Amino acid sequence: MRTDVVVIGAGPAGLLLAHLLAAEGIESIVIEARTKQYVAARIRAGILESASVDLLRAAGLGAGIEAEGEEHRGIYLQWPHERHHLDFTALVGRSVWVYGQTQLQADLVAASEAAGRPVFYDASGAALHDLDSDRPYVTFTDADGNGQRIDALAVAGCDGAFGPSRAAMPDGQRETWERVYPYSWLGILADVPPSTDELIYAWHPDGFALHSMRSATVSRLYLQVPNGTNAADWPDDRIWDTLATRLGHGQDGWRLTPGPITERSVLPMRSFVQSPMSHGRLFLAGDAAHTVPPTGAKGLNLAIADVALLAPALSDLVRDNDAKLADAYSGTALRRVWRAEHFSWWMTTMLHASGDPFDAQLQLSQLRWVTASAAGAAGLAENYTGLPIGF
Ligand code: RFL
Ligand code: PHB
Repeated sequence: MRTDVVVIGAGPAGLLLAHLLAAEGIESIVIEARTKQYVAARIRAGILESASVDLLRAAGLGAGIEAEGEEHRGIYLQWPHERHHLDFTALVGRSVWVYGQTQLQADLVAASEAAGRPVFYDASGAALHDLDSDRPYVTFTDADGNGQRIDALAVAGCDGAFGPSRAAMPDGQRETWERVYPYSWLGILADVPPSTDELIYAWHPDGFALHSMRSATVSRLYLQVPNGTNAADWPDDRIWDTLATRLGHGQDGWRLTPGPITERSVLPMRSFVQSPMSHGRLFLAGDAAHTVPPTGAKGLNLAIADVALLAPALSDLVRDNDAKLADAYSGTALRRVWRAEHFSWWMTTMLHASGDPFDAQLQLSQLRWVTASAAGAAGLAENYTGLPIGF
């Protein structure tokens, strides 16, 4: 097969890139290691920055957000006996949207199918070749067990933290940075209306808790747990009791309503950046190039911001052999990536119990400052709602 751009990975980065390229008249073929059903069912992010929503709307992908998304003016930050609302709209004139990655993924798949764009699901053994030439190609085995080769003008590595694209960059020419955190999140999805109108981020001496949501009838909640925690050791009652304690059930009359848990999983927390984000004709986007701990709600938004930069760069490269934007891609994307890396690290270290009493006092002091000072609150709001794409 032959196409303009081979996209490896049918997550949000890969499918949105294929969509944006098509809008510029550039052909692509997407290959995905998992089945369509598996990709559709993955439960992940829940928050879109306003710039992500603007981009999705401009790309004709706003109907689902319009119908089912919920705009939030801000978040609550709390610690025992105190809950404070940060009103992002008042502070920086921007908001965020609650819209599940699962819903966005479904919108992207629907758009891809409506346009008849090729996606090879269940593709194994993807390998990248001749990236230093201007005729790179990708080989893989398709769902029926047939060997395939796609020749292209560029390869987009949108294959997440565990795909082959990251490692396809020559060792001597890439630099990586990593931070592994000494705690994980236990996440649940529950069929119960959220007990809050906007997200609650809770500091507690026992550990962090987050009350998020997916809709008027579905809640998403997280608990800080030790690394290596087995979700099976957390029966429903233990989860709801721990959430109630950490989220302040009973505080100022607030109540946490429990309900049937439909999904539970443990996720480790990691910060990671690989630089540069391009090599020859290979371009990395999304989790393939960087990961963040979920506390700042940045992972999905970074993936969207990357491909918003990458689509015009690839289109100039492929259509006009103009490499100006392609050459600038890595540097431009990494400026925003490092801002989000810092913000996610900062939110994570401000809110999670480390077991060190000195850390705890610093965290509480920081939380008081962020909630009591307009400058502190505006800094958090500006980062949480997201800096403009290309910042
Ligand atoms: P994805 O979504 O991981 O997609 C990569 C795709 O590549 C496929 N793949 C391959 N395909 C072909 N050949 C191979 N050899 C392949 N190897 C892998 C994979 O199967 C997959 O389909 O990366 P992408 O597109 O860059 O998107 C990134 C986001 O998914 C991720 O950053 C967010 O989900 C992170 N994240 C959050 N981000 C936010 O912005 N806000 C949040 O609230 C938020 N919460 C979360 C999160 C991530 C979570 N998990 C479990 C990782 C909550 C959770 C629980
Ligand atoms: C979520 O709803 O899954 C979610 C929301 C905010 C975060 C992380 C995850 O910071």
